[in-house]
Amino acid sequence: MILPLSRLTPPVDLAAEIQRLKKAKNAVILAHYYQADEIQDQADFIGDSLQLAREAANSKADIIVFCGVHFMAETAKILSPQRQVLLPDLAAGCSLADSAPAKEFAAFVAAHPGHVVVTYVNSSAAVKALSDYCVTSSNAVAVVESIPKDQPIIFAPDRFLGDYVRQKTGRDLVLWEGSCEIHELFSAQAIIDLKQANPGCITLVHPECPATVRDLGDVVGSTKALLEAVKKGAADGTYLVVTEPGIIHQMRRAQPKARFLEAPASVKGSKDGSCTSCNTCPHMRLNTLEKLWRCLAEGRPEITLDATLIERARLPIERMLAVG
Ligand code: CIZ
Repeated sequence: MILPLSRLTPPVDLAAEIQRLKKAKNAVILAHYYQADEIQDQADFIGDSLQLAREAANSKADIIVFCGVHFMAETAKILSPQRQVLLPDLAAGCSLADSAPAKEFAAFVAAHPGHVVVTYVNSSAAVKALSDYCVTSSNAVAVVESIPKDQPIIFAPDRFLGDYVRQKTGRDLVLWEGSCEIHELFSAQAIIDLKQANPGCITLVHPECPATVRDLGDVVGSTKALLEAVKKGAADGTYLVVTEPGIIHQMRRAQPKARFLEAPASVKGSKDGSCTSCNTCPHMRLNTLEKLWRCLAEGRPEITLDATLIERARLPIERMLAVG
């Protein structure tokens, strides 16, 4: 009797079986820096949205297994529609993408005629299709700077990244009021306390954080930029990491002798007003090693997108890839 695939029993050595299936099926595993360590360890490429979108666009594999969240796998599908794109857990969403429903966003764009629409890649395919440019935190400043100075711009959906881009470029952006549920919660007071307790530590802050937190950073930048800062920094340094702590796995690989401190989130009602486990993205962490194995074994869950939507969302993403 052939068992339904969903009843497959996990193998004892998940990692070995993942690597075997990957080769047998000509699949490539892409993992975001915010994935759990054991998933990063199985990946062919680890990176931020921009690096992984480039890998997806250039991939020759038959199957792309995207260990990240839904909008990232959608972006891979848009760039490689001829390939099967799998996401280990289809429910792995993103609070930023959810903060901009396509219907409301279309009304917002219509209420601002003459504006160019610049959208953070953390958005649904339907919102990308309403946009002129996509950006990641790696190239948001460069993309906005590439647009003529007298051109009014909408920036969506992250108001904090938009505020950072506004600060860096001096441009007057119309912001959509979205935010990342993790980055908006980092506690400025806890970071001040950690800096005092660890004199000389290098504070690394992601631009999705509010200005009060960004102002405490020695380096403010995308995950890739923060990782680069560690690679170029002191081998025996102490680094205070103010972003999702999944990135620390690659930082530790780059500087095994360094010390890494996780910045806590601020949580009203907790004993000291902060919470260390609240800095972890619950959506990213829905992917597990067992789900990665299962999706390779079963060939699902698969990302499917309407061909017209793929066509409309492709141009803003290609413009994003064109700016370094
Ligand atoms: O763009 C990305 O991959 C995200 C979500 C953060 C970053 O800075 O890399």
